[in-house]
Amino acid sequence: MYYKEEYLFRHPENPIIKPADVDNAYATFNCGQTMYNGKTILLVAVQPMDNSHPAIHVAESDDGVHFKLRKEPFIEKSKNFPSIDNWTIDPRVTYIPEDDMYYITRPLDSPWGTAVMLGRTKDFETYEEMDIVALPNNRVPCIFGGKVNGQYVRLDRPNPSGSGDGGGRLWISFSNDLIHWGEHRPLLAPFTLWNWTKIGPTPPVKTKDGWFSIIHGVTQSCSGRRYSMGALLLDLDDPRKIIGRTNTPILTPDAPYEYMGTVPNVVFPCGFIADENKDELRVYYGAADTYVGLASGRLSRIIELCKEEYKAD
Ligand code: BMA
Repeated sequence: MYYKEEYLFRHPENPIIKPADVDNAYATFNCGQTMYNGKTILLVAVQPMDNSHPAIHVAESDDGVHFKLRKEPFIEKSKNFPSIDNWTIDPRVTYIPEDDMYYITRPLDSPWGTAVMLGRTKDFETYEEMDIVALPNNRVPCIFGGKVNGQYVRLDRPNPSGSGDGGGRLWISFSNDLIHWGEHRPLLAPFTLWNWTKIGPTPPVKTKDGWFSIIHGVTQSCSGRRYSMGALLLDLDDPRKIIGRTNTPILTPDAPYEYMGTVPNVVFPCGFIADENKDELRVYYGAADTYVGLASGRLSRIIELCKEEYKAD
């Protein structure tokens, strides 16, 4: 190990979900995450061995470590837009208390580019597709876990990479109905070594200190890309204002299941579960586009790091 675990700590039973847990799976990886009825729910991308279309499956757990992955897919290739939905992965889940509803965004990959599908569920039994809510290219749409001044808010990552296309950067936008978005503003560009190539968000969650989000960051060397994680803190009343971010990566690939697999050197978060009462942060992350790993730590410590390292800049 070259990387000191200081903020997030890998679970000793990692990887907690692996392809061998499912019949005929080549990869079980990047997952949306939330709490529902006291259970931890993960929406896991499952890629079949025969390279047919991946689907999103629900995995549920009472203890947050041992998961039962359902056999039946929860989200499949869109029946309404089959020609522009070639790869069903990377779901992001947001619970919005005002609507008592779980919303799910996911990228729609096709030769038309990567657009964004919005869907919803109340119970993780039935899923309702709503509409396409962002133009290509937008791989990483993340809805805030609550309205701000009466409006829905979203973080976007409109372009795929940083070289000359203005991409790899975060934007913020607002909506009255979750379908139509506007008042787009630039928010954050890659800012340090571990995220030099591009950054991407997860759905921000409200804490007493601000809107908190885990971000992924990519850096590139002569031997390829490396995906790490950091954190971002936005003002509660005006989330266009950054009030913290980590210059230090809080997790970077350093375990065999992170540096070996379908895509080596990847820890990839599609979300996290933050519990202020327990002062706990759990991140269920995709490892090497093959497994699901769990890393956890103290939420307040990571929020403090966001503030300190931003102030010091
Ligand atoms: C990103 C996304 C993720 C993937 C990562 C590493 O761009 O496509 O689904 O985990 O690359 O391959």
